[in-house]
Amino acid sequence: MNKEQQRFSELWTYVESHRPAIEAALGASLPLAPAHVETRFNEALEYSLFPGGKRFRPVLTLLGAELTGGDPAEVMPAAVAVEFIHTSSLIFDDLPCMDNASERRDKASLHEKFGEGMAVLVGLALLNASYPLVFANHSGSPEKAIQAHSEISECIGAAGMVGGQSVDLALVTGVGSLEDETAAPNESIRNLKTSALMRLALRTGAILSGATYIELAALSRFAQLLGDAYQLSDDLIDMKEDSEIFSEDRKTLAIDEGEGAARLKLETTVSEAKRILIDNFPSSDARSVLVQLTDYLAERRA
Ligand code: GRG
Repeated sequence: MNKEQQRFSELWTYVESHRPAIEAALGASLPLAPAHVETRFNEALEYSLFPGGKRFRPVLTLLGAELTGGDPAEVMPAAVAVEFIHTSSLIFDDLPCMDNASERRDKASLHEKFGEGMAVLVGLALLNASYPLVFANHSGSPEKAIQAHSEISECIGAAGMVGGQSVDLALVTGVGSLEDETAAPNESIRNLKTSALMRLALRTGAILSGATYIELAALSRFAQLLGDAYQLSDDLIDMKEDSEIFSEDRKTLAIDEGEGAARLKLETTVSEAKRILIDNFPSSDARSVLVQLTDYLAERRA
């Protein structure tokens, strides 16, 4: 273990112990096209998912289950759904009509390698495959699966990731403006694209494990703060790595008020997030891992 892994040893041990099962479940759930005609669709699909990134979001689903007394193995298909949605959002985000990114996860982005048309199809196939996955293992409790299913459409839709991305797009193209011109009060709106998926990841695991309304409400609040922290730390990293991508049309708190203010905001967000966990869930391994994950976000530099 390197120094960072030692500092966050519970988090890394948890991620590494579940990673083989996550990778296997992703591979077993691929929405492959029948091999009637060679289209390179299946190759593109595998390219988009493997090798993956940190797989934090499916881990959040397993933790959402464990935190509320569930079995992580039971919610693995839902964790796969969450990673499918995440991957599809990265594919769409990288397209020339969005962020126009030529690289993703240290290799050519999907559209760069397979063309825009194929990238759109893979993104759609992943989204489409995510919906039914919440029913796997839960046919005996259809009401929970239906609730998880409707959370997926809420997360992806206009009140979630699509809406959040549309705010980003409007600000970049200059067609819209937030009511308040300063960046700080609007961080949560900008972070909607990130926090909506954090919320889905945690809550699906919890919903499928029979969490109470109060537990779910606490997880929603925690997820929003976790999403804010994730996006803030991402903005700070981007600011350091490539300051020229930041211009007036792409204001973030890190740009608007400087690195110091953004770091302070990140610290208060992280403290509040951890307080919600500690106040609402009894001490457990899952809670400790989530606390470490929250701290890790504040401290990561890459
Ligand atoms: C159709 C689901 C869907 C979305 C359409 C394009 C879009 C709307 C939303 C974009 C959402 C987006 C890409 C947000 C950024 C989130 C973010 C910080 C990604 C990086 O996450 P990491 O570092 O990635 O966890 P890895 O590679 O580790 O998985």
